[in-house]
Amino acid sequence: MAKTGLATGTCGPTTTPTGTNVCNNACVNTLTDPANCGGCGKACATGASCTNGTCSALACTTTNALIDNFEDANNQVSLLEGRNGALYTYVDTTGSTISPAAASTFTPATGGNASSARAAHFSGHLSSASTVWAGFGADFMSPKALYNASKYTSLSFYAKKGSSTASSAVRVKIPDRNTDPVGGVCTACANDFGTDITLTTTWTKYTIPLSSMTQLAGWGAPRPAHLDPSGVVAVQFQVTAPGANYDIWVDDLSFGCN
Ligand SMILES: [Ca+2]
Repeated sequence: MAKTGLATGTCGPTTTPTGTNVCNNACVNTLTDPANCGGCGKACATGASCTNGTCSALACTTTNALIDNFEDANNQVSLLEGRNGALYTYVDTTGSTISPAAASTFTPATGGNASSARAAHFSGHLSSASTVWAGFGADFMSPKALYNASKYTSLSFYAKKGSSTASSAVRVKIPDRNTDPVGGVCTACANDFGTDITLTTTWTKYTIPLSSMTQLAGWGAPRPAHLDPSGVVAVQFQVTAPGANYDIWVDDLSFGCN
């Protein structure tokens, strides 16, 4: 909302232009100043402009949107747009297994989409306990922190299962400020916004609009309406079916504009 008039003090000797306010002892136009857009201290995202007191939406761009194609074979996402987080696996403590081991340094495997050299590969077996999980994750920041992905609108990647007898079900999820403890918000954490996909043994491209991701029913607090792209932590691929064998490949993991 546009604000007019003076907050405190006086700007200008005779007349005060519409939108001029005193913010932090400086005269600014809160209708046009990206650092005080619509009010003192209401900063727009980097690169956004301020028009009539409202920040512009950042144009989505796929330039440098790649999270990782795993070709460098290291355990870190591609160093683009400030992202520098770690790749890792994780597993429950009920006897489920995962390879590469959760405590080890993750190394991309040989083999990849479109004849590339490397991809993320993780496999194992989930125990028969009632609540089980295992997964592969890519943090956006290291140390783990919120990352502003608001200039992207989708997540895309290629994936397949390595064996026809392995489980096909995977949940692709993005912990954010409301579901990950790092956000300091959730009181019942880890019900991340996500999408369930079904793998085949053929490399297949998946594109998931961020706005389409949902939490699982019945638990978690808070339960906001949508993922908050302005504060996301990671992208994770997780399996949760008790007793399942899983063998999952992921490649060309990227943000996108869809
Ligand atoms: Ca690759």
